[in-house]
Amino acid sequence: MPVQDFEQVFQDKIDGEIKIEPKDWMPDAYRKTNLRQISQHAHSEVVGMLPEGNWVTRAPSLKRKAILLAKIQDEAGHGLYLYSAAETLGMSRDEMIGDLHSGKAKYSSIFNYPALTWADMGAIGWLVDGAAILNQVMLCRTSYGPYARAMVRICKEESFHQRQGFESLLVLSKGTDEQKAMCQDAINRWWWPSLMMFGPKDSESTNSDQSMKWKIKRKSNDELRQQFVDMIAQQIKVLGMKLPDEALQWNEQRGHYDFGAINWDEFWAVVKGNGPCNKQRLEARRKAHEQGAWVREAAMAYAAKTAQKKAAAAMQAGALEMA
Ligand code: BYC
Repeated sequence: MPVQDFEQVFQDKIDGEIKIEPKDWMPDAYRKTNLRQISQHAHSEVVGMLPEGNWVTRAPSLKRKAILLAKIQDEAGHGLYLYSAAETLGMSRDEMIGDLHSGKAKYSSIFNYPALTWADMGAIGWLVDGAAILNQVMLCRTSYGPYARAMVRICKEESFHQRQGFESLLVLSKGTDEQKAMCQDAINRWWWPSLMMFGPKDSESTNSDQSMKWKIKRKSNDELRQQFVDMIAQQIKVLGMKLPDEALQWNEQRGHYDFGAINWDEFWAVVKGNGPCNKQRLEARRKAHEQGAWVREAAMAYAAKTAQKKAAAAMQAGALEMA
């Protein structure tokens, strides 16, 4: 078949809501952009464990510690499903991790901000996982099968993450004056970076047009950002806290909240590696990888030994049959 025909069959599948699977023909650019997005997503999950990992030993109670540990382990699992989904597109996990460690690959800007107080654990759960889940609910219907299927389980876990974050802030918001101030301070610091998670505004989003045509993305960066603002502007009323945005106001005509200008210079600085914690995050990842080398080696040695044993048992069974 000429390439145009393959392209037509591919686009017909997308238009007909049939998932694209690893062995199906796909345009090279579709493969590349999925690989880019899924691997960035996997890196985000793994780097995203660091700001929260910082608080495990300082959680205020056994219950909070158990919840935080479970959440961080979930993020590791999300990273693993996503690396596996990305591998189906033809790049090895080692190569992807190499790109992360060399600074070539991107990961979400949000994880380059520091987690300064315990209230940040609540704010990350409520705002960061809250933003992530809006984006990820959309991705449950993305056109690439392995990515869509990974997202279904991830979303279930993320919704628990968001609730525990909100509940944790709710307790602080009803606490002492100091606890209330800590809660407000965390919201102030995480609000704007959370809005940036949705990516640049639509007019600056280089990948959106093509990704929408291929149904990799189903809602634009600005649409999802607006959905997030509308959701959080309501939920914050329950906390009795304020979002740090004087321009935030319900707009009857639009049926949405208006909100203030995002600092895009800050966003691009963080994306290009110059955020408050970029260097620290990459260093921590590289160190963890080096220190985990013995685990990888032991796992490989164990796998080789098991395969050897299996082969020997099969040979013996064969010999017995022949005899
Ligand atoms: N940070 O054309 P655009 C979690 C880049 S973790 C950094 O709109 P696209 C959690 C973008 O890559 C969940 N870079 O891109 C874990 C592109 O550059 P390249 C994280 C960003 O792909 C632990 C350029 O800007 N979620 O839940 O169409 C604890 C132009 O952008 C960002 C995901 O990863 C950013 N924020 O749309 C707690 C979701 N935004 O690649 C929680 C999966 C944009 O051309 N990803 N850039 O060099 C996506 O849905 C899409 O990639 C995005 C961007 C909506 C983020």
